[in-house]
Amino acid sequence: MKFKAVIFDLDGVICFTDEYHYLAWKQVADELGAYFDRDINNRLRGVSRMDSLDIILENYHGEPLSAERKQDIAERKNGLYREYLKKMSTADLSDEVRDTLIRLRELGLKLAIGSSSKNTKLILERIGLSGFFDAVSDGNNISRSKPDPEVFLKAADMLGEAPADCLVVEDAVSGAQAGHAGGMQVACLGDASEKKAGDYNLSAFSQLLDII
Ligand code: B16
Ligand code: MG
Repeated sequence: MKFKAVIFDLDGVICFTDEYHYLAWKQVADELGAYFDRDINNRLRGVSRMDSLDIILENYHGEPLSAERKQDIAERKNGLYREYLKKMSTADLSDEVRDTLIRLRELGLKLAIGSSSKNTKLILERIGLSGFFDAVSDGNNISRSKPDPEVFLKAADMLGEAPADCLVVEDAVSGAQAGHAGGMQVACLGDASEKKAGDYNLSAFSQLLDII
C-alpha cells in the first residue's frame, strides 16, 4: 500500500452541493444587483465563504459595503444555503462512494475529511456519514483557506500520520495545490482532474482503489 491515510475534500468529492451554493448565492447577488451565473459559481469551488463573496462582489457596482455589512451578506447566504441542505439525505451519497469508502477502511487506511466548509458537520449528518471518518478538519478549524495546506495538515495531524503518507482527494485546483503545498500526493476528480492538477487524475471515485 502506498498510503496510510486518505484525506477527502467534501463538496465535489464525497457529495455535491454546488447547486445549493449556486441558488443561495444567486438570490443574494440578485438582492445586491450583482450579475452572477453558473460560470462564476464554478470559480467558488473549494473557496471559503468570505472569499466567495469577494468574487461575487467583482460584479457589484453599488454603494461601498462595510466589513460588517459583508459579514451580514455572507450570513444571509449561509442561512439560505442551510435551508437547501435540509433537502439532502442518504440518497445524496452514491453507492459507489459508500462502497469505496468501506473498502478503503477494510484495507486498513485511515480516512479523514479536509473541507473548506463550515457546514461539514451538517452535510455529513444529512448524507449518513456522521461519525464515519477518523478525523474531520474543516472551515471551522482553519484560519487560511485552500490553496494554503492548513486544512490538510491539520487532518494529517489529527490522524497522527505524516503528510507524505497521506493521499488527498480533491475536485478543485486550489485544493490540489493545497495538498501539494502540504507535501501530500493528490488524486483529482471532476474539474481538477480535467485540468490535470493531480498526481492521479481520475474519472471515477472507485478508481481510488487502483492507486492506493
Ligand atoms: P461554507 P469543499 C467548499 O467545500 C465549497 O466547495 C465551496 O464552494 C464553499 O464556498 C466552501 O466550502 C465554504 O463553504 O460556506 O459551507 O463554509 O469543496 O472544500 O468541501
Ligand atoms: Mg471541493
